[in-house]
Amino acid sequence: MEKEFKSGFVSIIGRTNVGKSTLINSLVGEKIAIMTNKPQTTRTAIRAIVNRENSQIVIIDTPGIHKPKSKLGETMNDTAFGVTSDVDVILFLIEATSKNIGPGDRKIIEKIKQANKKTILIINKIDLVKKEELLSLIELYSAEYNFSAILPISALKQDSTELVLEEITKLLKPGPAFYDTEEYTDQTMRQLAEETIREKALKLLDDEVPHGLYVEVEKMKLSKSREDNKPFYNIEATIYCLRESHKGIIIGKKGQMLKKIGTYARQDLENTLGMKVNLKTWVKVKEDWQDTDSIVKKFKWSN
Ligand SMILES: Nc1nc2c(ncn2[C@@H]2O[C@H](COP(=O)(O)OP(=O)(O)OP(=O)(O)O)[C@@H](O)[C@H]2O)c(=O)[nH]1
Ligand SMILES: [Mg+2]
Repeated sequence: MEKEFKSGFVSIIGRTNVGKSTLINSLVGEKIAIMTNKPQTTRTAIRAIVNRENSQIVIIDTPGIHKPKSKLGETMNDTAFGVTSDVDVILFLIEATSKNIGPGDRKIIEKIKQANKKTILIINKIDLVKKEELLSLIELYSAEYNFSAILPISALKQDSTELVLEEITKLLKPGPAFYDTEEYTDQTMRQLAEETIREKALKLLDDEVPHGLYVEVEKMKLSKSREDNKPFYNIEATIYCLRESHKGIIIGKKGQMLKKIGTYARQDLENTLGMKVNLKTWVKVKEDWQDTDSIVKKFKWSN
């Protein structure tokens, strides 16, 4: 007998920097969400679609829970918590290196209790600890909630990530595919371009500057090359930052830094889009954008 098709929505929640986006990309097998070693990388909910022969799992990446310092930060936390009430299964990600339950994780546990959904606890980054160290962490967390499963994994090394999909599938109900089975994200090309540029800036710049950045693509146009008639994208984007001094750092000496950001972003985009890309970037200062409602609303969760 053929297996019944299963489908459902899953959200991934956890403190900032625990590896949520890394896990999502590894499960989908495509780079959908940007990942960096800087906290607060993901700013909004992003849907990733895992298509398999007998199932379709829609996993929603969310911003990391952190102590907010602006309207943007508050919105990011609200988005992460908001998603939990709209899904069938929750993945709660923690780090194997944790020794106790900190205030951020406490808050998440409270929300999980309120949501009262099937929840899988995922202990990520097991490549950084000895196996024995996991036992006390497992004990600590099992006492807090009746998790449907507890899975120690390494998203980076792709260790036991397949088990995550297996456990999710066990918890899903029979149902149809919600998205075309060829699709793997609901992000637009424009969002993808914005996020790619932001990722390169986050990776290349130091601490204070990157968190004040946001990227807006002003133009994204498909054209055909006159030389060989092949299609290519013309993309124009602005990188906004909080201060004049930041602008100088982003542009760099003789424009070197901006050039680097642009080159790395273009290479990534060419890979993802499968065609040549012309990318032009500008830098502008917008001091209070993180507290400007019209901008921050872009990061709100809407289902
Ligand atoms: N050693 C190790 N590092 C990992 C693992 N998974 C993720 N990382 C690293 O952890 C850092 C954060 O990863 P992200 O996937 O951006 O984390 P995130 O939870 O999405 O972070 P936010 O979007 O800021 O909330 C990156 O430097 C990853 O390479 C893992 O299994 N082992
Ligand atoms: Mg992330």
